[in-house]
Amino acid sequence: MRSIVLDTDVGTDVDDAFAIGLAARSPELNLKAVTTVYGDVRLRARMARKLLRLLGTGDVPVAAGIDQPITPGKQVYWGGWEGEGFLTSEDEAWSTDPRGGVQLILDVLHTALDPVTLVAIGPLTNIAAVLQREPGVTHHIREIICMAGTIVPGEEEWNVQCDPEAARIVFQSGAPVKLGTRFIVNQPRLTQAHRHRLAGSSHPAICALVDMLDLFLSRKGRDSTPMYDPVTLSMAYTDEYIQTEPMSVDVHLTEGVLRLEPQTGGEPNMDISVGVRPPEFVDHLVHRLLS
Ligand SMILES: [Ca+2]
Repeated sequence: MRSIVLDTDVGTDVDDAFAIGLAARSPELNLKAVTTVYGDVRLRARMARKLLRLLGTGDVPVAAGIDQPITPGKQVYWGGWEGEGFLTSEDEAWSTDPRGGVQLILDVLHTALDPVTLVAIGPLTNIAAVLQREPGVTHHIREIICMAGTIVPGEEEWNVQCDPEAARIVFQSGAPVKLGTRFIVNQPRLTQAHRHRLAGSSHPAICALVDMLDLFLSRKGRDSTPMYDPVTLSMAYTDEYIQTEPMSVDVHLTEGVLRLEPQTGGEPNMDISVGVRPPEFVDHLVHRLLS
């Protein structure tokens, strides 16, 4: 089993909740902790905690991380529907792990017997803070798998845009980095046909996921939605759904915009997603959630 920490901005886009579900339902993974990032991190932590409890994995530690980007002048985007219909007044009573997200990640790294995979499916603020606080901790990191960035010229990606300075720190840290890039991970979509399969379950965690999906789709006015974060997480246990290639990537941050430019001939410094099997992945996701 591979030890992982999942760092998430659960609550805004619905795909994080599905990634938490997939992490809890994947026998190849030992989920050591969940940490939250960006905006109301305590509310996000309550959501993660409740979802884990419904999934039967309520013993996984959950901590709230850093709420503000480290990039100067970046405002936090808040959808407004985070936790709606899911959190109740009873959940208010739960307080987050007092160590905070950054220290919890460091504690997991220092106490695990084998190197740990960090899976970052939100802005990279917490991961950057971990690497800045203890640069030598990279020896305890097996790899950092991020839903982040793009190598398509002219395209921008949300998690990087939210905190480009944090992304720069992570990408240039020297730790092994694997990216699920936007153009690849936005291809697997959860459709109404998948929703129908999930809605046949009476399991409280699946019911909660279906409710969150319905709320998100109605807020966005669409009938399907990309599973960016779950397909990125799948790279922690299989290469079946996303194909990656080692590349030499030039990382530069100018005027608040971070660009990733693959170079020819250089020493590879990142693994970048280059291919995806969308229907096969979403079928796998639904199957695992229902298992
Ligand atoms: Ca996310």
